[in-house]
Amino acid sequence: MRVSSLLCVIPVLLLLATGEAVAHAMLDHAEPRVGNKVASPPHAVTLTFTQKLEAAFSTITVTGPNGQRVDAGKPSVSGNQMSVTLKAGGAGTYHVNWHVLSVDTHTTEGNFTFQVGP
Ligand SMILES: [Cu+2]
Repeated sequence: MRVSSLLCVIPVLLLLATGEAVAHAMLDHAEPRVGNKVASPPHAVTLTFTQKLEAAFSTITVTGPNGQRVDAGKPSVSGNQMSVTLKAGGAGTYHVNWHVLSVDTHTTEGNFTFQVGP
C-alpha cells in the first residue's frame, strides 16, 4: 500500500507596513468656505474630503449665531462628499463640527466657522 503524504507549506504572511497612515479622510474644502463670510444664510453645508466616507458613521452638526442647532439632522453622503441642509438661522457666526469614518476604517473629526452677514 502506498501512502502519499502531503507536505503542507504554511505560507508566511509578511505584514508590511504601508504608507496607509496618510490616507485618513481629511477635510479638503467646504461650502460655505472655511472662515469665509456669506451674505445670506446658506441652505446647506457641503464638505468634501480627501477620501470616501462611510455614510452610517459620518455626521455634521451646525450651530447658528445663538448657539441653536440649525442642521436638519442626518447628512447625505456621496463618495467623498457629505452635506446637510440648514434651517434659517439669521446673521452671525456659524459653527460646523464634523466627524467621519472613512472607508479605510479610520475616524477623523474637526470643526470650523463661517460668518453670515452683509
Ligand atoms: Cu486612514
